[in-house]
Amino acid sequence: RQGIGLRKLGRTTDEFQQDLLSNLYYRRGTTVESASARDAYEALSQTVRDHLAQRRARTAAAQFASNPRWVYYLSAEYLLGAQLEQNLLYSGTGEPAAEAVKALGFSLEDLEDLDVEPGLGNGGLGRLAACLVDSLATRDIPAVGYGIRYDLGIFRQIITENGQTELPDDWAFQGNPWEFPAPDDRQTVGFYGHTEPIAGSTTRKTWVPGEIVLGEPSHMLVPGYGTETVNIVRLWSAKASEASFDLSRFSAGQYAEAVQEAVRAENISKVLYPDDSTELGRELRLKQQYFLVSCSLRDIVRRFRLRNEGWDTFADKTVIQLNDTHPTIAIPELMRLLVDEYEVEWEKAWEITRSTFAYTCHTLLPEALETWPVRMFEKLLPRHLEIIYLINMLFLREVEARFPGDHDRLRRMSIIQEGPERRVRMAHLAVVGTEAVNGVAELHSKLLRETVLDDFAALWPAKFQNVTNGVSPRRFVKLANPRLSDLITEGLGDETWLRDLDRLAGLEPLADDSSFRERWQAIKRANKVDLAAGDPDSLTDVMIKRFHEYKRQQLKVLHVITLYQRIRQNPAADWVPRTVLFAGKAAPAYHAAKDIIRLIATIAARIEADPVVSPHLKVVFPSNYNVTLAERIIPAADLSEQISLAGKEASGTGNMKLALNGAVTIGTLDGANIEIRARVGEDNFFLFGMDAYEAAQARINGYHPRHFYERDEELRAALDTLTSGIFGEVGRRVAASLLDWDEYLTLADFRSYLESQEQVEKTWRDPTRWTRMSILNTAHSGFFSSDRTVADYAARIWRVAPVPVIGED
Ligand code: DL6
Repeated sequence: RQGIGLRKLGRTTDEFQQDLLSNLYYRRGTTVESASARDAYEALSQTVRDHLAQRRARTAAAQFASNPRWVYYLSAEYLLGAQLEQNLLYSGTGEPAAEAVKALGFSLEDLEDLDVEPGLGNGGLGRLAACLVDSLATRDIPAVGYGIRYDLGIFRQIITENGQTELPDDWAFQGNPWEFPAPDDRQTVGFYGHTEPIAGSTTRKTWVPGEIVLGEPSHMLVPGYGTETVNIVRLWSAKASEASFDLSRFSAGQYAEAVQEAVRAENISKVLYPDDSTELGRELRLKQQYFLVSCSLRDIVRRFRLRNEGWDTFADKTVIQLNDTHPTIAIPELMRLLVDEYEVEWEKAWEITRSTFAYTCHTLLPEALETWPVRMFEKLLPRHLEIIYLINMLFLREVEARFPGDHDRLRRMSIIQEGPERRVRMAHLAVVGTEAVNGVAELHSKLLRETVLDDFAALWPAKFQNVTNGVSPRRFVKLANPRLSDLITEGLGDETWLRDLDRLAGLEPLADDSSFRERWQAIKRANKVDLAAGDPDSLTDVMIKRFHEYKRQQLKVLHVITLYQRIRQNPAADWVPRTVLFAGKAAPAYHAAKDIIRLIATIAARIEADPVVSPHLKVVFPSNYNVTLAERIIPAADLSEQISLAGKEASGTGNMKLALNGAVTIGTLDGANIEIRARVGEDNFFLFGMDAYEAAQARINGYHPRHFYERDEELRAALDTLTSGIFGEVGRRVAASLLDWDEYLTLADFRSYLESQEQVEKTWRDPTRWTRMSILNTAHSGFFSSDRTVADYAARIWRVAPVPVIGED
């Protein structure tokens, strides 16, 4: 097939126009006269996609020709964000596209509004996956991201005074122009059934599944920025096999029964679990995990086989990164494929497996460390359980050899948790079956080694690493904040900072330039006007993230109530006007988090209706926080609230996005806050609260929230207000939970937080000082580019090299 080439797509307005029209006619089947906005959107997206697809063709040719070591990123979640604007930027077709759609009678902005983001993730973990695949392509690293194409993404959230309501997110209802279905690459996935011994072998078995489901892939293009490379994310949809339709029942008029099995099969990729921390021990979720793993591994093996023979080089050519424990069944699955299907000796298979995988942990919360009941595994994946038992037996032998007679250690480290209900500990399996384990910020990685995974770190110290998270500067600065990006480009002289974010440090001297500061300030104000959340001259105080008690939105609520009371007591004082913006979703079954949402909505309405307080304080809570909304809020933020209890937030990435856009952080010494503060400087960060060791000690010493309640008059007043019921029953419940237990030591950090907020206000009154801080936050946040994160993984964990794609331009 060599020598076959493609007509190159042109980027002049005329050429783009022609291609747009041909897509409108030939793919969309409509005409200029009758084209709706939807038609124009689809044709435009296809035209832009074609530009990426031609780069994709060159990328695939270059990558396969070099037979490289590939990175396969396995993630149950991807929050990719809206595609059109990004792909216009990455394909360099923004200008001709704007002209071409204008000629059709539409504006680019109108069409961008039709671009629905695929909400295939819950929060930080899913968005991180999206930033990493962006940076993998930008760094020219041959990579494929694997995931699940959920029919329904993260629920759509509506906020009213009654709190959060969830609606299904049928994101691809009108189609998704960004994906390429590939039904020919479909895989077969087994579930249930039983295993049978194979004569003459002690390790090999035959698994006879009781249910077969098909996995159909489609892929989305992931372009690199400022380079030719276009990688892909391959997403699997569950399809029923032909055999699952029961024709005889259908003929007998039993219509529901006839399709029952097919419905059950397709339910696997029906819905994303809107839950990112609590353990929902449901069989369907385990099915999803195995479905992702089984389809992806077969695809990885197929790709390996295109250029390689045997198994000797598999681990040299393949690294599979497990994004948290969700895809950890890949470890026993690869063992099963190698041992049972390809007849590789157990020891050799184990060596290959262990050196193929790496595992990223994203949490410190014990309840977020997945475990599955043994009986569920036994039923759903009987062969995998046998393999896990064998892995565990051999592993515990290794531990016993190193620590003879230490039975307690064996119990603690075992992959199987003993107890009334035996469970499989997925994090232990992930550590045992991988070459490298990493946390996502320095403190997180340290706490993993010292607490959650301390026994494993003692056994294999070299296995544990840190790779601090990062975010894409293209999406979160260039696309989200075009005004600021232009000013940065002007200040630095060119746009290369978008691929080399450390260059932002060159802004530092400009913090002392009054005209630059004025322009910086004017941009922040213009972004606030666009957001239209409140008075653009007020301090825009932003807390945007999932709702979880450890993140302590309740601490922010106590602050708001205190401000409310202070203003009411002294309305004539010179108050710093504030707009407090909350956004985020709570897991539908997480009642305590939903209570906090409802309380905020109640307080917001009450303040709005209060003529004394409302001129100085406003609380807003826009519905349905997602990537698109984040891109509007972040550029308008003055203050970034990162107030989790120290030792609980693994990293945070919103903190990085906000700092990059010149918001100043008020935060605890938690997650990546510590690294942000170290870089932007202590003077440019509002610190408060206990550190992780003090917090752990406070619990050990016996923590009594009422002690703080009794000693702090304002805290008492705030809690009494909640208890009084003026903010409804929900206020009473939140107050009671804080006074009775306060799991995340909110009351202990209250005073320190308030004092730090007073420093915020003092600084805000000095616009020169504030703007300097804001500029310096941007200037010193270059480290938090996901390009750096990917470079770290590539050098220290993956040991992969870029494969540049030679351009034709
Ligand atoms: O690593 C990405 C992101 C971190 O920044 C957050 O701190 C962390 O909470 C989040 N974890 C999850 C789900 N956790 N689990 N398991 O989203 O990961």
